[in-house]
Amino acid sequence: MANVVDSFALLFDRPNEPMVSLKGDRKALFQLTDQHLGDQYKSNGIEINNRFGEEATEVIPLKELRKIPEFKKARQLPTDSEFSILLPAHQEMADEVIDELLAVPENQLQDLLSMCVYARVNLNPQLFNYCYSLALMHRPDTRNVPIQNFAETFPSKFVDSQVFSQARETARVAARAADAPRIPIIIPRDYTATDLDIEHRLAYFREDIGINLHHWHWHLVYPFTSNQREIVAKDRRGELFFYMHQQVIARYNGERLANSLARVKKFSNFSEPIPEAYFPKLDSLTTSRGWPPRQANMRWYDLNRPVDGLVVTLADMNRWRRNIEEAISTGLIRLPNGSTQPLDIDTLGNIVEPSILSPNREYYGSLHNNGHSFAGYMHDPTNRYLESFNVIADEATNMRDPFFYRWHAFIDDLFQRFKESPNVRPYTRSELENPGVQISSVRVESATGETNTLSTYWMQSDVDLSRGLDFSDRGPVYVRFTHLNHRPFQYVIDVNNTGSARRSTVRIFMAPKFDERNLPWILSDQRKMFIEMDRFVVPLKAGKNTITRKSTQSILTIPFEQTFRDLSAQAGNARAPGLASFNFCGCGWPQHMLVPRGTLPGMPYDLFVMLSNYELDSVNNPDGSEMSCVEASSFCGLKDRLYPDRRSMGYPFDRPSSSAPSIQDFILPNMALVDVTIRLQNVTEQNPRNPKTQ
Ligand SMILES: *[C@@H]1O[C@H](CO)[C@@H](O)[C@H](O)[C@H]1NC(C)=O
Ligand SMILES: *[C@@H]1O[C@H](CO)[C@@H](O)[C@H](O)[C@H]1NC(C)=O
Ligand SMILES: *[C@@H]1O[C@H](CO)[C@@H](O)[C@H](O)[C@H]1NC(C)=O
Ligand SMILES: [Cu+2]
Repeated sequence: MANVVDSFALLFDRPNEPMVSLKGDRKALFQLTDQHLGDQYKSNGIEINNRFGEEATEVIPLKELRKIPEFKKARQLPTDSEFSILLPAHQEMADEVIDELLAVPENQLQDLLSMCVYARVNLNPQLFNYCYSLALMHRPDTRNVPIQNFAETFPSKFVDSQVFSQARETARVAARAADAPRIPIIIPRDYTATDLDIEHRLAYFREDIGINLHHWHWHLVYPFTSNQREIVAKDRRGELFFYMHQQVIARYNGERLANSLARVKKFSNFSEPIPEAYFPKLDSLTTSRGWPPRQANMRWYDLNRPVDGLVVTLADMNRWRRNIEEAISTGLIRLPNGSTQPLDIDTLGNIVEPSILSPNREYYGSLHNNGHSFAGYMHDPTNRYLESFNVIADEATNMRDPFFYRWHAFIDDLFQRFKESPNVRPYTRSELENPGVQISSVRVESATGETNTLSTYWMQSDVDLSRGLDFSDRGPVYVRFTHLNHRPFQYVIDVNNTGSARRSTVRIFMAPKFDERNLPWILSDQRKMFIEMDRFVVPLKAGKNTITRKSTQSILTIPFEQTFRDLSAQAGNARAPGLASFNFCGCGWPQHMLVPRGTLPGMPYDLFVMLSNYELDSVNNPDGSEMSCVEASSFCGLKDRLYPDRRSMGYPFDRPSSSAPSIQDFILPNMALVDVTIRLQNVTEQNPRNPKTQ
């Protein structure tokens, strides 16, 4: 009999195939009871299930449910409909399902399995996937159940729709000739637009599969809604909402400069037409419909879509915005009973997103989430045409759309205005310095043998999408996509500690050296361009210390294999057990996108290194159990522990300096600034992990 962890994992398999049939590579059969048939198979499900049983290599019995959940709201979502947690009606559905999945008593795994099968049979597959993933992640007894890579479950949210007809063909051939070589299906690099669209220069960033997976996973780790408050109320989650998205905008702006484009313009007049169009060319395998495109110069309209729980006007948006701006300028939040409380960055994050932790949902409304909905429904604001939302209203796809960055530039500007307001005090010298610690030199050694030059290049990687393809046989279907990557490198930092032995936090950031006019930055602008590269604690002995740190160790990133998990072709070892507990860790920024692209001649960057005073950095974290995967704590925090840095996120660049006009003036003895060059090598190399094909 399968162990129970394996049984849970099988519920991710081929989400659009019914439960009566075989699941997984090993042809497992869930032995359904009358309770588990769903409407479609009510009359003959047991018979069909038994017939499949004859081919099954293992049978998983299911317990009778003690109480059948009602799923009153959740059942309303048709099976072939798109699901988005950004829509209020869908939030209520998800809350209802998550309550049921979490209510099954701990360690009653057979009961839980039976409940989950019931939910899978009766609910929309995307809704089920979200609630199921969230429940597995947050229940203590299911932590070791690997959450299947979302791109594997719903590949149509990640790759060009043309891939699927070719995949069908590949599968048909393979079904007849099992030993036929599996030729990967190539996803062209430029499939969504031509160079006539200047925004298309950024497609390699926006449409990167790893970046989109990261974003989906982040929002799974940090949900904004649930009836279970503790799932939402993670340490500093509002501040992390600000920080992760701020860093994404900073990275995007760096890429824009490398592509001769100005920084992204915030979308701040909600009545203005949006010139940047986006045609996603994604199909949905669930709904069998394409994702609606966004034409140039469309605008937001009042939304009147009761079916989505969206009855909201531009006037509402402007009112919420004014109320939030008032809180930012006064530094005070209005509570529902009329009293006030001081504003801080964490609360501001919870207000702006908003999460259920927002202290006054009535007054501050739902600005960020509804912005996604307004942009997501410009083509059908009143549901006249029964159209679904476009990519910007789905967390798994929204980073593809140029408007995502315009909207988040607006959101980020709200946070920055708070950081620039008199309510946030600039750092004093004692908060920045680290007496006795002097950086003598910093250099970056690249695998290419060069010093202070980082090299990027293009790589082609194969991923196996077969587990999300209902029509294929059980063999792999490889898709080959092109993505940015960089040569590995390491930082070498020489430090003179004139005091006694101690610990220190090393903080490494980078920013372009010049702005879009090719002029040196003023620090008040450049601070927003600094992207975090790494942050780690080191012991310092008295005297001279040499710190080396590899690019692959960055706390921002997870390795390629972890981003792509099961998807990545790992020669004969498709499901390495060492990667099992990635549910939380899978959230990190993809390693292959750690270094900005740079330019062919080489783009000058400022590399900033700081060794801060550990006394002011440390948090009192109980030692967590060892993880078998890399934790990427910068954007993702640590599971069930405090965020591992007491400073404000983004420190020391999260707020303006009181005295330094430029980054050079900012440097203290415990800091260093080094010129580095990022050069794009215009070559495309195969990922050495790709399976051998002829
Ligand atoms: C916002 O845009 C609309 C439409 O282009 C325009 O009529 C209006 O004057 C703009 N408002 C402001 C404050 O710029
Ligand atoms: C208003 O509500 C806050 C938060 O719930 C509470 O701390 C405060 O005492 C209340 N003030 C009044 C005047 O009721
Ligand atoms: C370290 O700093 C001390 C005090 O400034 C100085 O005397 C010493 O020469 C320095 N050592 C090195 C290796 O730079
Ligand atoms: Cu987001």
